[in-house]
Amino acid sequence: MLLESVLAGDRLSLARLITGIENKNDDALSVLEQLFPYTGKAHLIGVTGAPGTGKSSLVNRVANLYRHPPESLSPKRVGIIAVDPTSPFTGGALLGDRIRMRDLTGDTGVFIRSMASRGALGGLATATSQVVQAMDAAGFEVVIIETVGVGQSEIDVARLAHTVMVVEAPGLGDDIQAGKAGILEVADLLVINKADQPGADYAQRALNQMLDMAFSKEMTNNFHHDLKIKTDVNNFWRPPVIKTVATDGSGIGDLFETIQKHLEFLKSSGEWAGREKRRLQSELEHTLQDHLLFRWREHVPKELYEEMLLKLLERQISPLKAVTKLLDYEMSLY
Ligand SMILES: Nc1nc2c(ncn2[C@@H]2O[C@H](COP(=O)(O)OP(=O)(O)O)[C@@H](O)[C@H]2O)c(=O)[nH]1
Ligand SMILES: [Mg+2]
Repeated sequence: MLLESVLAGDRLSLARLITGIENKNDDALSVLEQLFPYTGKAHLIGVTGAPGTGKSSLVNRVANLYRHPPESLSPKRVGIIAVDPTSPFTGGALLGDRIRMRDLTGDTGVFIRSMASRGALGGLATATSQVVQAMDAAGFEVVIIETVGVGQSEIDVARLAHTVMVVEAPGLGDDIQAGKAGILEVADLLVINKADQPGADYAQRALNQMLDMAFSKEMTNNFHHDLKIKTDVNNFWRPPVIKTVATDGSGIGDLFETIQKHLEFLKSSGEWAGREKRRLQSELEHTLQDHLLFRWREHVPKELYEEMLLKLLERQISPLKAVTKLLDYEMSLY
């Protein structure tokens, strides 16, 4: 049985399940459904940032530290999801090699999976979330999700995670990417990787300034619905800005420690529970939307839809009226 073998952490079964999930295979989705009660344990870490900033290299380093942590900690099993068609984990050799080799030479504690982001159109968050659930149920205590870029779909995926790490590199352009598209708001940790290159100190200062501004605005407005910076003085998290060099490992210990601190913060502040709720609510809503739309498409004749569209174009009815008519038609079928 696929269900039992995935729960037992069997890698081949997990791989089969994930392929099934990606193909939207009914059997796989039903197994996933039965696995759901066993999920919710893994610490989900999102890693995002522009291509070439060194995300995969950092993930590699961090995963290795989870496998071989400092003395006081016990090793954790790590699942890695690379939502990136150009990831070294998938195609080429490069940085994924070490981790992949470890994988091949029998470290059953690391499981890497890549997912193509193209063509997924909004479904990416759902698909990623399902793969996360599969890994979680299979006993991977940490799941790292690497996404490329700073667009909306990356932010959606980032929102899946408990700990969101935004990676910058100096000298990629004049702008600091994190300032854009609300990425700063979703960051729990900011990493300036490639600190061996010129401009790292400048980037760190600039990011700290942006954070200070956001933080003081936050304090004055007492508005903390979306910004993760808390106004409760005893219990807030101000995203740290950490410099790393993924190629030689400098700063990785610091980064790893900060991730552990964030996890502690999540647990002690009640934020873990809050994020779980937000995450499942968003999944519920996405699933609901998908299903309602699917059911509606199955039932409402194309002609009626076309007719409404035509009436809209001719300004005979309003969009709201059109929707009401279309929904009324669907309801009349029951
Ligand atoms: N100089 C320098 N190069 C790095 C560092 N981290 C990664 N790189 C290089 O940057 C390139 C892109 O790294 P990769 O991890 O694939 O970036 P990703 O696209 O963000 O996943 C590779 O050639 C790495 O060897 C670093 O800290 N310093
Ligand atoms: Mg990468």
